[in-house]
Amino acid sequence: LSGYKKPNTEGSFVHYKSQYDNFIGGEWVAPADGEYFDNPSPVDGKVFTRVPRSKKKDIDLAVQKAHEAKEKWGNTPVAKRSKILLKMAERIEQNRQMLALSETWDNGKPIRESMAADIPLAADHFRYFAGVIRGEESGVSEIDPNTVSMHIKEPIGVVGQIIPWNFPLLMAVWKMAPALAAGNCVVLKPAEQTPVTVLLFAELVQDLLPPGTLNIVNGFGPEAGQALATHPDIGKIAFTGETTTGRLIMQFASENIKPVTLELGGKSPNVFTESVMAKDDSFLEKAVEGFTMFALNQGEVCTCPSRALIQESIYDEFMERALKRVEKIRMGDPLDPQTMIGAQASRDQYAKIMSYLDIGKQEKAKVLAGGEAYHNEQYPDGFYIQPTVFEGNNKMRIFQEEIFGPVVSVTRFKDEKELLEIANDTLYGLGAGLWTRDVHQAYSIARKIEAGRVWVNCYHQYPAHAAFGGYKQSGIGRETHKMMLDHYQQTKNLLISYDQTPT
Ligand code: TXE
Repeated sequence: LSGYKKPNTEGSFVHYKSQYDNFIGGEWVAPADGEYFDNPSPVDGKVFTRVPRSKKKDIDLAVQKAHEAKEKWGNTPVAKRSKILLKMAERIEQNRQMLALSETWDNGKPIRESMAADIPLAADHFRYFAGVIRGEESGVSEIDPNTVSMHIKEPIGVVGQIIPWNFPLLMAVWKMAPALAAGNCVVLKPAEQTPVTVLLFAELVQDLLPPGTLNIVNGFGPEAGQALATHPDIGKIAFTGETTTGRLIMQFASENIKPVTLELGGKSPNVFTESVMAKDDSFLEKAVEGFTMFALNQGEVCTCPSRALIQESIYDEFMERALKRVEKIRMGDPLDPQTMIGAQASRDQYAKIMSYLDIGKQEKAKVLAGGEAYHNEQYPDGFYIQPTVFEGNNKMRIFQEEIFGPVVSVTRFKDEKELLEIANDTLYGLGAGLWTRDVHQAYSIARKIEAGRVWVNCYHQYPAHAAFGGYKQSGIGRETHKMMLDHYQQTKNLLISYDQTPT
């Protein structure tokens, strides 16, 4: 691949409409009060389309249409539902370049990544849930010779899903695939910063699903999002986003006694132990590569390894190598397949990260690399920031607060005790990385780190069949893996007596 053409130019894979509507009840529906908002691309800072600014009335309509569809979809035989999900995966793959370019344009992430990760992972997710739903079995047990207890998994019915902007299509699919596989109808609100790819996806699959099975309603959090999370007729709400918003979502859901799953923020430690430097070999190279993962997706990943903990005995040697590698990180045009860091997703996010660069400097953290905005000559109005390495201590705000940018805060530890003290000294517990050649350490330290996912000698891999979710304030419930189905089903117990005698 030598480069992608900007959307709406000749030969480009994407030609956006100037305005989109909501996808409700299998139709494209204008917002009830006719309001739309501008959607700029973070790549060049310019508006390229408009989407509905939906409110309660639009959410009400979507929830109503989902209820009208729930019997049909819930009663669709599992084999048929599974087949439809497989077709959805196929449509994604057939349109991989179009969806990847759209994701890059709407979110700012490099095309290298949307082509290699976002889009193929989304397709794989549908395939995975198309498979596991067919393997679902419930239990039957004998209570006494005349009484049988049967557990049957039933769909919840209508579920609400609120999506963030960092992996717009993939996060939608993470939630949509298990919900649909389990027989639920979905009302989904994309993030206002990145609404478009999921709408293109809906266009691609609209003929596959019965009308009302999947509904997409755009809008802002406190308007459309809140109307969805507080709706009394949804059976469950799933959310990914900031921890403070997650707290609100829980409060909303509690008003109607609805279950929630939350995937929230993180401040993930990436730990490099002494044994990493034992040999100058490909493992060491891999570990150094693992250090640079803080910059992947511009650091806008909930599991961003935003704290690096390096063992004191190897600190200087390891950091020398790591900084050399950071220098080589390629920034610039997100449409160039060689680019590793693209644009930050929005003006607000850019401003937030810039403010943390100031906070780090005010806290007297040492800037080892970057520390400034990046001037992209090709796109002077886009939102670009240099990969930044701070050195400091774990009490600093840059070590404690989620920055969600290409920024890593580095510190040292003496021994295992100090490693664990620092790693676990955080409100969060989403991800962690551990690099070691010592098998005993690999198991024992990983078990003691308080996080839902610990990568050992790897980082930022997200297979559909590995459970993902947070400890502590990083969330409730799991995403991906078949255990996700439990969050989208309820259990009916049938207790059947075959005894003819009156008791
Ligand atoms: O998140 P919000 P924002 C973190 C990251 C980022 C910060 C702020 O640190 O800098 O959050 O981003 C919807 N009722 N993460 O402000 O607000 C909103 O419309 C109902 C981490 O964008 O959590 C969007 O669809 N919904 C994260 C979604 O919530 C509401 C990914 C996420 O927005 C709402 C994104 C409300 N009152 C940001 N307010 C991760 N864990 O991956 C907002 N929303």
